[in-house]
Amino acid sequence: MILNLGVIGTGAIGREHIRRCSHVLRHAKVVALNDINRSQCEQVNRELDLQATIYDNPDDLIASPSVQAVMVTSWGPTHEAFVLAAVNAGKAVFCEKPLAVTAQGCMNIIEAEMAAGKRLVQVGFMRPYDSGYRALKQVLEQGEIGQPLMLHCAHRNPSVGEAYTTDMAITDTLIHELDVLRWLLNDDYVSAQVVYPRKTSRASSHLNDPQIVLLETAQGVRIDVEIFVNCQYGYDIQCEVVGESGIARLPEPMSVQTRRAATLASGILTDWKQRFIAAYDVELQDFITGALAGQISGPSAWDGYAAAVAADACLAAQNSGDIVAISMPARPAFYA
Ligand code: NAI
Ligand code: ISE
Repeated sequence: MILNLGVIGTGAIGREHIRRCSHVLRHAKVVALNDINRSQCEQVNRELDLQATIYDNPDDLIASPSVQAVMVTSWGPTHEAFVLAAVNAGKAVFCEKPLAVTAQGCMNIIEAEMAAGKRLVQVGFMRPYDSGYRALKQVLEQGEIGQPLMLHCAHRNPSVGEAYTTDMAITDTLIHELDVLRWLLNDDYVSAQVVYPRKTSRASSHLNDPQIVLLETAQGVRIDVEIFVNCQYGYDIQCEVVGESGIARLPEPMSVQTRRAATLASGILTDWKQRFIAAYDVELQDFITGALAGQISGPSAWDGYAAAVAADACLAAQNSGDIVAISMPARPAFYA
């Protein structure tokens, strides 16, 4: 069986996902493309040897009988409308983060999906598919370090472009931690605060960088996440869990260690695409398999909503400097 996919958005991650669906993963074929920049679709079609139909209108792509499932990899603010259209057409849809740019937007999708009567949406939160995070979660669930008490995390990028603004540290970058830490601890957030250390001279005038986000969970776990998007030296994701009887750390990506010239060294990645390359493969294979079986089970619209609720609170905390309460409604049985 082959899942015929229509992709909206052929930018950086769109191309990566199209490449993996067409040339790496099993049981999928990209048959349709759309982007506001048509020439980009033509280039992707040619370079990845797809022979996909290019649609100038995304609604026509979603409605096309030759498209069984939709992949949304366009800019964040466009996601909600495309996901709603796919759900209303009864089609499975993989949507890159964020599911929608506001919690209310995510709730609109939840309501549409519940009305459709079955799960159709998978959000592109790939970290729960990463082997390192999975190993860390196993250590916690087996009680090897006792109850988790504190987490120290970091999300560092070497640099970001001029268009990156202070709020994007939350909506574009921290959003991955907001999802994966909730999954790791099996817990929800109850408050957030954002504090600003001394600003790096490498950040643009409109960006506060670095930032430290302090989160508290319902079970009382305290989390600090350093977001530092002009750290210069590499793309570095850190997560240390302090438990009652020990400490567990997210494994470093594999890198050969060298001893030479009086120096012990190992490389650090610089590109996010490489850091989670295997996790992207596994998440998309899961989506393809789930869509073909009519049983989507990856990160849900509810997970997208929970991250958005926490992100909204972090944005309010960025602006006020206050500790902002986070309140999640009860999870509907539909997403149990
Ligand atoms: P990008 O800017 O490289 O590509 C976005 C594409 O969407 C562009 O080609 C643009 O022309 C197209 N587009 C914008 N509006 C559109 C519309 N109305 N209709 C059709 N196409 C439209 O951005 P990038 O980095 O590929 O990011 C795309 C999404 O993926 C974002 O939501 C981003 O947060 C997410 N992302 C997720 C990552 C992950 O690790 N899970 C990594 C990088 C991005
Ligand atoms: C990017 O948008 C992503 O989603 C990457 O996974 C993330 O680590 C990076 O910081 C973001 O800019």
